[in-house]
Amino acid sequence: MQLSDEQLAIWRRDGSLVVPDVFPPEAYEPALEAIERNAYGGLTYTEYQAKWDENPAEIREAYEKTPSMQRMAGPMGKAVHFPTGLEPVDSLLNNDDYLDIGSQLLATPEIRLGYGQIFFREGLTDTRHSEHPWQGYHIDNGTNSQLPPHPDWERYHYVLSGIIVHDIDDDGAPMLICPGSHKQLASLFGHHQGRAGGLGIADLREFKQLTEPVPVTAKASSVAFRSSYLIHAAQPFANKRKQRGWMGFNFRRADTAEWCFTTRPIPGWGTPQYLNFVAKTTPRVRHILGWPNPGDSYYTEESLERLAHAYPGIDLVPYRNAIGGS
Ligand SMILES: O=C(O)CCC(=O)C(=O)O
Repeated sequence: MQLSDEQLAIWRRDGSLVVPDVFPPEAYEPALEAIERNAYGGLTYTEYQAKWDENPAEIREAYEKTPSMQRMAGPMGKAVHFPTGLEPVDSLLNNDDYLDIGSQLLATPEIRLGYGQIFFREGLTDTRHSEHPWQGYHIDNGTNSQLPPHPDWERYHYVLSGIIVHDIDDDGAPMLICPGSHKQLASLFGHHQGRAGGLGIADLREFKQLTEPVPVTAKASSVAFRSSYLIHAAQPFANKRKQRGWMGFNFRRADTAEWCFTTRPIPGWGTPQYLNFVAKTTPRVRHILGWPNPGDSYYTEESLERLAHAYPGIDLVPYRNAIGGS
């Protein structure tokens, strides 16, 4: 998928872009169901709401037992980080249009996955927002980089994405962003709280140079991309009978990938979920996970045998066909 000149201009201007129609319903609907059942102890959202209406105390109790990191994936969240082991969720990565867009936004075909994570909030239990509307603004660079943002944002930032699996409307706690703020950090440093790569703004009202925050509403099937340097915050649900969820994958340029080494759990290379995902995915996705492309001298008859042993069921034909080629 080729982004239009207009989309690319919006991206450079705003540091944020919602691209519609990247995922078909066959991909996002099963992903939504898997995310819901993962979030609600095996229930769908409809079942969860019915149970809440009948017995909120039971849900509250289950919610209170959920460790805070797992709550990132919902009130009773289980799997959070990629590979989640939820097949329809992990396999969202196997979408060439999505990866094409990531490459265009990072201005290089050589992109790498930073991490992937379900991000899920639900109105009845949600507290993941600040008390006042002028609080909570920050950039995400600090979650992933030991080093402060660089003036050359296009080279040193990374790109966060949220694959939107249900419509996110104004009353469903859309993220608030300050468009263009990814290029305004020079005027903020020195006046902020934060360390290393982070930046937290105590009071947005003191930063008149920033544009008014706008909500990132989006339709199912779209992907919301934003720069790791973009200033943003969470807001409460206007309608508490709504949920808000997406699957997020973060990408960085291969040539600056180490700049933004993640402080989040990186994909668990040794887990059964990872081995299973890698065995079934494409050479292109393996490449963004760090594998050499087919045609690389790493691939010999002997190394392919070892790969077949390490990743049972993997289709090695593209690698075998390219041995000695290109
Ligand atoms: O939930 C939101 O809208 C904001 C989340 C957020 O601030 C973050 O992911 O860093």
